[in-house]
Amino acid sequence: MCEGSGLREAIIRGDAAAAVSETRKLLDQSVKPVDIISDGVTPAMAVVGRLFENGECFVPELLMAARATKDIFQILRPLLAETNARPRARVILGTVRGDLHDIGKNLVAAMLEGGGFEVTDLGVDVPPERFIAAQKEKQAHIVGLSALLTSTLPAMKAVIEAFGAAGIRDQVKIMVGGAPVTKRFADTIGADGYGENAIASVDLAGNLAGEWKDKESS
Ligand code: B1M
Repeated sequence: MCEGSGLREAIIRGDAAAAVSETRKLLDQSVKPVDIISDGVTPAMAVVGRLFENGECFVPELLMAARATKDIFQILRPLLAETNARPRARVILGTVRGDLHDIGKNLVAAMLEGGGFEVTDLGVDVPPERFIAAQKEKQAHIVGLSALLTSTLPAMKAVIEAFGAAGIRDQVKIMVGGAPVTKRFADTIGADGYGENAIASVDLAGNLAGEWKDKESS
C-alpha cells in the first residue's frame, strides 16, 4: 500500500511525531487500523530489525522506532477494540521474565483486539506468578507468552509449569510466539499452540477459544 509508505519511513527514522501524524492521515483517508498495522507498522519494524542486524543502526535508533510504534498503538488500540461488540474470549498476554522486547507482543495484542478478543497486556519481564495472579483475577481463556531471546525460552516453560503447579493448567489454553520460538519448541514445553506472527495468532487464538468452548460444553 503506497499510502503507508510515509508511516513506514517515519517509524524507520524513529520520528514518533511524524509516525503519529501519518497514522492520523491514513485514518482520515479511511484506511483500516488493521491495514495500518499489517502494511505500515509490521514491515517498518522488519526493516529496522534488518538494519540493526547489519550494523546499520544501533540501540538508540531501535528504541526510537519502538517508541514510535507505541505511540501509534495508543491511537489504534481503542479503534481496533471498537470494531467488536462482544469479546470472543479473554486473553492474558505478556513477555516472559528476563525479556524486555515488546514490539512483537504489542502487535499480537493489537491484532487480537482487532480480531475481537479482550486482551489484558501484562507488559514485559513478567514472572510466572504474575501470569497466575492475572489468570485468577481475569479468568482468561487463553494465556499468550512472548519471548525474543533464546536465553528467555526456558521462562516460557516455567510459566506453563507454574500453571500446572497451581492446579489451573486445564483452565486455560497457552499459546507461545516470538522470533526464536518454533512449533517444535512449543510442543516440547507443552504449549497448546504456536503463533508464527501477529496475523496467524488471531486464527490460532480463535481455534484455541473454540477448543476451550467445546470442552466447557461437553
Ligand atoms: Co534485542 N535482540 N536485545 N532489543 N532486538 C534481538 C531479539 C536479537 C535477535 C538481535 C541480534 O542480536 N541479532 C538478539 C537476540 C539473540 C538471541 O537471543 N538469539 C537481541 C539481543 C541480544 C538483545 C540484548 C541482549 C542486547 C544487549 O543488551 N546486548 C537486549 C536484551 C534486553 C532484554 O530483553 N533483557 C536487547 C534489547 C533490545 C532493545 C531494548 C534495544 C529493543 C527492544 C525494544 C522493545 O521491544 N521495546 C531490541 C530490538 C528492537 C531487537 C530487534 C532488532 C527487533 C525485535 C523486534 O521488535 N522485531 C531484534 C532483532 C530482530 O528480530 N531482527 C533483537 C519486530 C517484531 C514485529 O517482530 O518481535 O519477532 P517479533 O514479533 C513477531 C513474531 O515473532 C510474533 O509476532 C510478531 C509480529 O508478527 N510474535 C508472537 C511475537 N510474540 C508473539 C507471541 C505470540 C504469537 C506470536 O503468542 C503469544
